[in-house]
Amino acid sequence: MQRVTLSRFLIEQQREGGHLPPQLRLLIEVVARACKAISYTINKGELGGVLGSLGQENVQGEVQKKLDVIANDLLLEANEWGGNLAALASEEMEAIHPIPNRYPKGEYLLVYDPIDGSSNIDVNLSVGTIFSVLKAPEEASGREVTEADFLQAGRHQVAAGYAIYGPQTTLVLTFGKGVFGFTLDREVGSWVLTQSNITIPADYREFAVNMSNHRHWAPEVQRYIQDCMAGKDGPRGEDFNMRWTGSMVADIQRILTRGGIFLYPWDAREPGRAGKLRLMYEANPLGMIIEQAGGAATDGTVRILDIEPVGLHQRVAVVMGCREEVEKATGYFRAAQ
Ligand code: P6P
Repeated sequence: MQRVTLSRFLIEQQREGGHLPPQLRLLIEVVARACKAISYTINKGELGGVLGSLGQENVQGEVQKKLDVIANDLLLEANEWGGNLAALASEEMEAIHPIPNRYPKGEYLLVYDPIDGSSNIDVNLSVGTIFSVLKAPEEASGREVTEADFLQAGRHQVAAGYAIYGPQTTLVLTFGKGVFGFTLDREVGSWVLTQSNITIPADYREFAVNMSNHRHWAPEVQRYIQDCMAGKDGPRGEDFNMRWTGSMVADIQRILTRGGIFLYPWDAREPGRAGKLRLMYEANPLGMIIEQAGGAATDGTVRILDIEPVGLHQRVAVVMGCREEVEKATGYFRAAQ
């Protein structure tokens, strides 16, 4: 069967018209090239001196790994000069990063998590890069881009994707017309189309949650998980499996492949049901991918992509995966409201 590279796939999507204008196609090519560079860097591990922490915290108050900064800078340097972006924002940078005046500005905004799950790096487990693309507001073309220009609900994303650096390096993309997967052929350095129109299988019962937080959850969340754990003799009448990888991207990849549900629920430690995960560069892009694959993504009751952001690094609770299972979980959470 003839191999379809990412470049050919994007050109053909552009020809289909409408959802992939040339500037957006070129932006995705640049981001994919940066993810390839991140993959090669991660794969060096100790040999490349890229493991370990920097002994400082990022804007999230989390210990910053060397690779967090390396990956952030690779994406920044790859995207600054291309002329596709008006500005960038990242988990690793407190403020937005306007495109310097020495470069042409484009019509898109890129917001990303350069390394999701970075605590996995030093123990050689999968990590990933997550990115979301928004259109800059028309009226921003004549002025400096501000953080407020990024604060658009997830339903306005024009593209979303992630790369996973695991046993294979894969890239998953959506432009709002289905979900497509590519595998990196390291011998020639090409992304090759390996999955088209990915849809989440509905018949596999598996939940992903950090069980050590159980005591902090609301009672309705505890009851949902307890009923899953009660198995076929319990209220759900089915046995469930559990997985938790510590990298949302890896859990979402598994759900796209074999089904299940991912939860990072609100808990007593976060006021106002905030949750731990970030809306703009984790929940929104992965929520768009999950919905495009036939699944559902909420904060427990509200659709993720309808949440109006109030801050670039805003946190949300996350429940996403197989639509039928998310609806079952929502039944528990709504009943308690
Ligand atoms: P915990 C990684 O830090 C992350 O943002 C997600 O990728 C992951 O699902 C979650 O946090 C892991 O959180 O509390 O289990 O370490």
